[in-house]
Amino acid sequence: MYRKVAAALAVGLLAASMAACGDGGKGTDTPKDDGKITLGFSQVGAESGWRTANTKSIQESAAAAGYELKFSDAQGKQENQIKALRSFIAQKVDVIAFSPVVESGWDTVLKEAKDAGIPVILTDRAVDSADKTLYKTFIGSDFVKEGVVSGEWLVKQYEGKTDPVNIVELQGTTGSAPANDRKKGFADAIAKAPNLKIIASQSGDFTRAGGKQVMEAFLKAHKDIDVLFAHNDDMGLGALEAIEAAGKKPGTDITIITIDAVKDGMQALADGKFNFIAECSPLLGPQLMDLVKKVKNGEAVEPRIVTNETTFTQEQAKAALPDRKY
Ligand code: GYE
Repeated sequence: MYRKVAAALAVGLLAASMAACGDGGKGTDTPKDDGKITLGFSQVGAESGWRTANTKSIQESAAAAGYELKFSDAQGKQENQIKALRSFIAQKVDVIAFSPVVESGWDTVLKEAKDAGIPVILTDRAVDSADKTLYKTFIGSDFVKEGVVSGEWLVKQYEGKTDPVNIVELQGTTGSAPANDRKKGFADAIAKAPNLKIIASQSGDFTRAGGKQVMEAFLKAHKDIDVLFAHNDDMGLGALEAIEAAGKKPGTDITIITIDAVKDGMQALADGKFNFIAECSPLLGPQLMDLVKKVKNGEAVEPRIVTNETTFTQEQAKAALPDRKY
């Protein structure tokens, strides 16, 4: 018994003395890596007001945290993101974060990062990889919920009515997590009111130009559109132009629901041209930088971090607009 304790003590002492010379035996206490944290970030692109605010948040928070940020804009293309991730791996950055353009097709490059010992953080959008060990955490909004609250608001507007309500939907980028999830959440919520029907649904790629173009086509094909559900403000703003050009009054002749709540969207809501916005916060930078430090230091982090957000009616948008930062 005594011998066992003595042996354990000896091992403990040895470990303690080795820890004190953690720089490889030079006998000083200076950590061997005194450099800045290098973060490689691959952004989707610059398709929307949301994205611009998100990029600004990430760049400002990285600077405030004193990190070296290697920022790469994928211009909406998955192949560019894969190239950027490979380049971050080759440069041996400390941590990689990215906002995946689409959900599928990431396993190979994520495995390469893992094999290189570089932790990955998913920011804003998810991937559909079955192997959850390919990334440390996913920080971003609950897109399904955004679709659900949008649909629930609409169901309430038509409560007690049974006349058919014709809805057109402008989807986000095909294959992206927010497009898939918002579509699903909205469809599930309106299923409770069988008179609410989606009569047309197409991608406007999250851009104003896309929203305008697709809405023009919708208006040509359907005379009786009651509601537009746009997966983001920008497509809704583009659609406004098409609706006004067709001689209709947005917000009155056609009820408009969007997602994001960026300044231009909130202005349209306050002006009575939109009717409801489900908020999606782009200000992910500060929380992301905390997570970067933690995963770099090998600390455990929650696998899913959901952003806090709210919804806005026209009255609420009027009240919130003066303080809206983005
Ligand atoms: O809603 C849209 C942007 O991924 C949450 O992407 C983001 C979405 C956002 O282009 O405006």
